[in-house]
Amino acid sequence: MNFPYGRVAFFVTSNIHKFQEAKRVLAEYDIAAAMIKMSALEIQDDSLENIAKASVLDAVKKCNLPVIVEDAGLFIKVLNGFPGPYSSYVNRTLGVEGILKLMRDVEDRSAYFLSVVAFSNPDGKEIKFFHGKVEGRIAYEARGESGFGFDPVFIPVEGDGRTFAEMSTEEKNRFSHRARALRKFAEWYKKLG
Ligand code: ITT
Repeated sequence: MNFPYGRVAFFVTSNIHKFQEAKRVLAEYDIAAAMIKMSALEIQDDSLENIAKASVLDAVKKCNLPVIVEDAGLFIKVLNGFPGPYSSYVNRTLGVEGILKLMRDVEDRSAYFLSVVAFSNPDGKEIKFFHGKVEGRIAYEARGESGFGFDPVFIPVEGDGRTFAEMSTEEKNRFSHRARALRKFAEWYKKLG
């Protein structure tokens, strides 16, 4: 691939919070990020990778650019991984309060976030996937104002007890599933010819 204007990653997403997190991570690698604000096709499937694959193929068809998309989910152990790949829908329907209700009086609060970043060239012939994970636990009550989605109830194990929503973007990026997947993408993207 030719990069006449320096390295740029086109991130197709409808979620500005995701983009703001991604922009900072990619900047660590001197990669400029451009947001293409669009809802790429989102299929319902048990696998984040299948969802990301359908999205990235839809996105390149519509944009005719090399793009990345990202699909993520919150997997709660005692709920057998729910909401997982259905996190976006569950966030819209049950929300943070719904998750807290499901988890009322539950002692084992282990959970993790998983992220899959998918990259495709405009021809859609070869898709690359990058994964990131962060282990944590579900808080007993919602705390914090920053971030989005389930951030107010997710406490990363590597942190100091604060939820993601109580952290700045930089702090969240130190641990987050998305930042980890994007760093793997950035390492690879930097090395492209
Ligand atoms: P796209 O347009 O990029 O698809 P989206 O918000 O629909 O944006 P996803 O399909 O990946 O994104 O949905 C994942 C859902 O999981 C998201 O709406 C949140 O509710 C939750 N989620 C994912 N990552 C999260 C994070 O870092 N913090 C909090 N919640 C997160």
